[in-house]
Amino acid sequence: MTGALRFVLGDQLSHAVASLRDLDPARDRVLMAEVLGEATYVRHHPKKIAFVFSAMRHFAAELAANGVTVIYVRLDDPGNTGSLSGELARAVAADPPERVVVTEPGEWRLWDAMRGWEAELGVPVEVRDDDRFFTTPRSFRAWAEGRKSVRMASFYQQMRKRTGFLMDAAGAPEGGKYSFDPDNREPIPGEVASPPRHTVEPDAVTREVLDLVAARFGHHFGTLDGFDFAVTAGDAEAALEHFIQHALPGFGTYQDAMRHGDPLLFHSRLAVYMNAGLLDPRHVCRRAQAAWESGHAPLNAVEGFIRQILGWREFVRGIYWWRMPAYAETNALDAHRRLPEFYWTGETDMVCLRDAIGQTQREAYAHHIQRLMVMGNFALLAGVEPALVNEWYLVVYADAYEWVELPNVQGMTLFADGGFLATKPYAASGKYIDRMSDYCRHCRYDPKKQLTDDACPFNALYWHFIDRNQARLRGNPRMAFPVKTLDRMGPDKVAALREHAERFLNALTYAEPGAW
Ligand code: FAD
Ligand code: DLZ
Ligand code: SF4
Repeated sequence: MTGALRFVLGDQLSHAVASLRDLDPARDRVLMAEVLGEATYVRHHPKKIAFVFSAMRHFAAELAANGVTVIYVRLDDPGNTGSLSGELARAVAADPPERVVVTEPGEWRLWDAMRGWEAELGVPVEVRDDDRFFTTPRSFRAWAEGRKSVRMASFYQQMRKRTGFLMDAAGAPEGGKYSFDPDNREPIPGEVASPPRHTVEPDAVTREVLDLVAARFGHHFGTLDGFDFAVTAGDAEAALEHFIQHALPGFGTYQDAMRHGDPLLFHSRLAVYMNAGLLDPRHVCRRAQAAWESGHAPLNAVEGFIRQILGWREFVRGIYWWRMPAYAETNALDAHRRLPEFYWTGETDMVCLRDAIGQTQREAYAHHIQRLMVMGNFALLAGVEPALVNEWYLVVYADAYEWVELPNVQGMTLFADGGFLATKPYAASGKYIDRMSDYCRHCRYDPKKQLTDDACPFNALYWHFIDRNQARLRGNPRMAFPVKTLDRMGPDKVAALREHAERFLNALTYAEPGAW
């Protein structure tokens, strides 16, 4: 019998991950496995699969170069059982270890499976906390339980105090306030150029993976062309430095802006690396704070960026582990529509959706406001079934893991949790998209019109949404204005808007669930 078998999953690619701590290279082995089940439990974007497999292979090679014995199972290895549980069982049976050591996973379905491993395998299984985060699910729960309301803003304040990020010597927030969000809502003027993009040329390992993924998963939504993700911690670090150097100074001001044909603007594209373990969020926040301290980036940018990671990222993870598994079943607005086919094809005359979905097909990436206020807003207004929307988001983005995807979709975007995570639905008409982007200038629809054939569909859909949910929204002070506006419209106008929206929705083609 050998020492410990340390199982490292595809989003745990950090040398400091808990399961690798106290590793004894003389006795222990590390197991990593590419498995069909993880690539297809939803049919992930090929770029996501290629990123994960290539990053796994590079990580395994780094461990081996450090003298660690790695059992690395490739997707096409004979005998590959196709599941993580199956590969662990196979490795245990082949050479029984004293114990198995693993870090808790990022998805409930796998955590649920892990709970059965010890009994199934007949060896002790130690599941360690994932301390690559600032909080544990336990500490979040202890903070949240018993509070009258669980809000990101108060969570973030206590995280700032606890970690000391952007706090002055007297214990007050730098700049006199915790959030500079109101400064961070500017549209981007045409003359402001976006920063250069950080790209990594695929090496031989990545090229081999790209061929494998093209052959096995080329039929999934999205394209592999132009794959330029970092797949090692070293290259992810270079991506971070590139972002700090070129984009962070403008991150705040243009955080909510969108521009036709411009996928990144001042965003970092670092979630894909942090979520897989190639970058440590503490280090990312420290680098951002140092950029402010040196005068390279303004406070509204650095605070805005740190808030996304120290605040939102931790908050949604806390909500996920606290409320699962029931959270995934919530549907407070009773939404049951299927997903329009254009989410999978990008074929629609609505330019904002066509651009953001087309970019998603090409990049496996869209920035937050595209996710929330374009694709998400449409799904909310149209009343699409939350489970179908969740599946789409989990499929299409390279940074998608359920711990972060589900609360953002279920809570922030669809209000399916009834206001547990967000104080109000992020519902918006075409006016918002027109203000924050240049999309409407390229569109055959007019964001200022409501009922004509060329009227922006978001407008009638918005009032259809307020109208059909008015009983639920009336008690919400943050929705008082639209509800009052609806009351003042008069029944004829409301009926005309309802009819216009329904005609539009009825004319759409809808995807068969499971067809993509
Ligand atoms: P930047 O704009 O550069 O932001 C910096 C970092 O802040 C991100 O890398 C991310 O780690 C963090 N962050 C920002 N906003 C959030 C947020 N709301 N929740 C958690 N972390 C945040 N993020 C994911 O990592 N995976 C997902 O599957 C995912 N699905 C989403 C689905 C919807 C409907 C919405 C509205 C948001 C989703 N987000 C998700 C959050 C956010 O949109 C992405 O983290 C961000 O767009 C990633 O791009 P970036 O790295 O360029 O982020
Ligand atoms: C996303 C992903 C994919 C596509 N493939 C694998 C894999 O073959 N092997 C693996 O260990 N992990 C993979 N992952 C990441 C897992 O899906 C992730 O660990 C779980 O979703 C938990 O967060
Ligand atoms: Fe989108 Fe409406 Fe603007 Fe067209 S007019 S881009 S559909 S918001």
